[in-house]
Amino acid sequence: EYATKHNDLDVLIVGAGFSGWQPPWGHLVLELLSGRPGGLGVLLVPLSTEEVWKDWAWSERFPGRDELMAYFEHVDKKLDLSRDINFDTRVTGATFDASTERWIVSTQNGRTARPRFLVLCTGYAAKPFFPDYPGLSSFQGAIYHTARWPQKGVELAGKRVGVIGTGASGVQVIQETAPIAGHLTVFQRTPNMALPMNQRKVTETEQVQLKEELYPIIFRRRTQTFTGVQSSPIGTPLLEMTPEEQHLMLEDLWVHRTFWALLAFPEVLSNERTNALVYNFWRDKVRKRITDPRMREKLAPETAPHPFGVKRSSLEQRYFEAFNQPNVTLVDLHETPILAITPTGVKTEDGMEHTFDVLVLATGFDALSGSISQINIRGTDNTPIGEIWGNKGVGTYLGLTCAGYPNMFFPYGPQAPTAFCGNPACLEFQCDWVVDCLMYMRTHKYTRIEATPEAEAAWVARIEEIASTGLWYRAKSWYFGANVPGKRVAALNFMGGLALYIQLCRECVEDGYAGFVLSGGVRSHL
Ligand code: NA7
Repeated sequence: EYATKHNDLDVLIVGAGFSGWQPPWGHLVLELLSGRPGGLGVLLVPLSTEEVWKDWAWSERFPGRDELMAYFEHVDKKLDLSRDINFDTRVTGATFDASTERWIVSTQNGRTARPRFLVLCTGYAAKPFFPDYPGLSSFQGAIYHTARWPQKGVELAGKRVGVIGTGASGVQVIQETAPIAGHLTVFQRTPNMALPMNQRKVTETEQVQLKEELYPIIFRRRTQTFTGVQSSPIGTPLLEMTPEEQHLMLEDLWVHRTFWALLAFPEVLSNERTNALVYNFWRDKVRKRITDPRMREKLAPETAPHPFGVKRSSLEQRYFEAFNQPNVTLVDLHETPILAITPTGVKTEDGMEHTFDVLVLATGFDALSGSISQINIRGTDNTPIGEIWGNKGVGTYLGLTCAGYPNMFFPYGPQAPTAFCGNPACLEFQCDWVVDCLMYMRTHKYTRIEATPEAEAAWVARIEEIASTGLWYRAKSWYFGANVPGKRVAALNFMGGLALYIQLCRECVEDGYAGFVLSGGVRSHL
């Protein structure tokens, strides 16, 4: 609302998703500008604060969409966030004006804002990836990308449905569609090493214990871990256990701890033999659930197509059983690639024409960097960030900002722990870091902060070094941009874990914002 009335903002947050909703933001804007009393300190309220969880009860371990929406409404009401948000406003471009040291931000609805600081909370999956199959737009039936799934009106019951892609979204669509579709055809490129979700209700006794005892401890513990979720490494390396001990340990993790099971043994991500043990355990579990031997080999191959865990394992419920149904067909795109989309369906290289009423593109995102590079953001040399990242590769400093783009931050963006980390733990730290930085600048009367090219280059080198010590590059994954044809394959995620990331960001501050150039001016009232 302030933005509509006043052009000269101090902080403009783009995005009202997970990152944008981190409470410091909205109120910080108003606080800085309107001089409302209260002090910034009290505004630094992370979502793990008691105010948000004390009178909220989760019903399930993995809550569904409606419950999540209700939770967002609850947080909004508790922290009074909506009043600071302009909804339905797509930011199309931003240019840094060096003479005023402000960003000139343009939006699709013609509104312009001139914030001192631009904070891109655009998430890591805001740009869907559409495959460039010839004829895609000629399909006459209903076609949906999973990232643009309509809230209402999708008819799947009794229909001939084709699903391209078996990532997290594909798994969900497939397991829900198989029981109701007339026929379901799944086009698989890489098998998903999906793990049992182990969904269950959260009991009232658990809720009480969480609130009275465990939440604060869990929230503190997260920042000490690799993945930002409560988990503890098992002291003994898997390879040092007897085969019986190994099996019973993996069985216990399988039943109780889902995806994070693999990180109980950090060496899974770097040691091939440990990795193979875990893959074989997963494979044998999954194969028991699939009746047709050919289907078994497609979904859980004897030999791992890539190391376990270095490409995102989805959580599944009934996924593998879907392929036992007579109405479900699997097309292996390595054997028979898609040639084209036709008005009636999909044509594959073996000459088959698969006809569909509904075609689902579960083909993922131009992840991590795409959310930012799709916006026309021009820094000090007036070049769009997408062009710079396209030409010389993605470059950031601390995974939070980059050289040539002063006064700009992007929590939950590329080259931070983003994609391999529990969202809130990473975000809460990053947002606090940015707010602390703004407060530091205000105290010292700085109006401009910019990462140096040297600091950016060192960060990129560090990210690559960390990634190359693991098995990461052995899979083609969106963690490295390998899912989008033509995108440069490089480390787009900080794979060193949240605890190390936090340490590095803190060291930067302790060294007086090392790697940044700060300058001051009388023009700001910051
Ligand atoms: P993902 O996990 O990137 O999955 C995309 C899937 O689509 C994956 O199976 C891809 O195969 C497949 N894909 C991508 N392009 C093609 C083409 N051209 N032809 C055939 N198949 C293709 O996206 P999701 O939406 O499922 O999930 C994204 C993340 O968002 C998820 O991990 C959550 O964290 C939230 P591939 O594996 O590349 O061979």
